[in-house]
Amino acid sequence: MSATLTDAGPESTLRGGAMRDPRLEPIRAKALAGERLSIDEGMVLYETPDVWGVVAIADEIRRRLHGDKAYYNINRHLNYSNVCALSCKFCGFYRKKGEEGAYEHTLDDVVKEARKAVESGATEMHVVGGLSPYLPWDYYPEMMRTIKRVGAEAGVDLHVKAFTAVEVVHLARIAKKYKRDDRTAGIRWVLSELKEAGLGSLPGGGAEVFDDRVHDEAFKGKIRSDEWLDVHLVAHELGLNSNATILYGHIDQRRERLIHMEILRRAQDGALARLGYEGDPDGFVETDLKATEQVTAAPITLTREGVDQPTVATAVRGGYFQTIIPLPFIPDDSELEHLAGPSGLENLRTIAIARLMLDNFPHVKAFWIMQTLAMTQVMLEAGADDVDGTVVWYDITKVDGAGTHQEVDVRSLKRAITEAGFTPVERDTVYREVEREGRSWRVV
Ligand code: V47
Repeated sequence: MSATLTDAGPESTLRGGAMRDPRLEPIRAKALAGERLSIDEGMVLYETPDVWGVVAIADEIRRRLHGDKAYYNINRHLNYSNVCALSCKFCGFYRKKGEEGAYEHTLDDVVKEARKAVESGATEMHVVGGLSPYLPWDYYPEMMRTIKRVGAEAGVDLHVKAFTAVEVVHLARIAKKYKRDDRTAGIRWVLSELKEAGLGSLPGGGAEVFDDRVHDEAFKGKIRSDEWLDVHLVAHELGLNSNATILYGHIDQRRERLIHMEILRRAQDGALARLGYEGDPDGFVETDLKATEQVTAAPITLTREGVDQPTVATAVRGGYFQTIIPLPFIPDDSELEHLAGPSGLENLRTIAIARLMLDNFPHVKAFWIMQTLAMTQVMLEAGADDVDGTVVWYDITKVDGAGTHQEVDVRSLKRAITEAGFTPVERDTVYREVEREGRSWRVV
């Protein structure tokens, strides 16, 4: 579908004047009124030649929610093992036991990593790994306790954000708590034990694209959307916040990405309803998506003028999704290496569309490791309000031949944000602002 652009010029598009593609006008009006956009409207955002118009609308919403703040954190990632029972085609991280490059960290290694995190002033450890058939269940809560203990010894409450939904289901299986006829029972048991041991929140990984065709072609054997959602639902019921991702730009289609976003925002409707938010009974609901059947809440948007965003302090009745993190497919080292991966403009557009479609997610993260810091700067003006953190070691993807050492120091991260015209704000994992003097910090 092509559209004729008016000659209003890029200036007006970028500064909230008339849209060059007239189809964007009603979408902009709906977005600004805090009304939910449909999947068909999402398709217009994907197909319009006026990508800068889409960016401009996303920026208006982003500034309404966050002004010129751009969040970052000081964190360290720990990938405890790359041995994985699965062989997802998009993944360049996994190894089979005994294969060159396969590793498994001991709890002594975990102590060392946690010490380094504390010494660098990190507020968070982000812990994920493969589905190891060899590590016993006890390893996982012990890893949580180890990290918390190292933090406590240094007088720091180090937040542990750990385990994708895929790992949580795997853990229910190896702990022999997984029941086919009552899936959430095992998930609840695992998350309760891990929370007791120190787990603070769940990262958003493992969601990929909620579509059975894409699932069967690219990551067969992995849990499907219903189980991914079960894990996050139970986490929220237990009072744990979580994030969500979408891994796009491989064999997926744009409409499938939008359906993924619809499924996520319906799940968030449920979480927000539990927190006491009231939905719009006449609000838009896509009716034929089986993964959202369990959600009965009316649509709840957080993008209207003056709506209070949920915070960990106000959400006393449970957790919620904090952040959507669009992850562009990085082909290197994967079985899909022959694919090109998404272009820079497609990444920019997807960030902006995520901001507009996920009207009930407080934050949008441009994960600089995968987006590159240069693109992340641009994305701050396209809907993103968060760039993730200092990271240090990252083994899951390596952009443009990077090694596992992928680190940005705080000065460079802040400089990149400032140069883009935003105010850098250090946050902890649950988006409380952090006051810092060197390595000592406290949340405000
Ligand atoms: O689960 C794997 C994805 C995820 C590739 O919650 C790939 O704050 C692109 O979830 N190309 C891990 N993506 C990363 C992740 C994450 C990162 C930063 C912050 C947070 C958060 C979460 O990366 C995996 C998978 O979905 N992934 N391979 C690839 N080739």
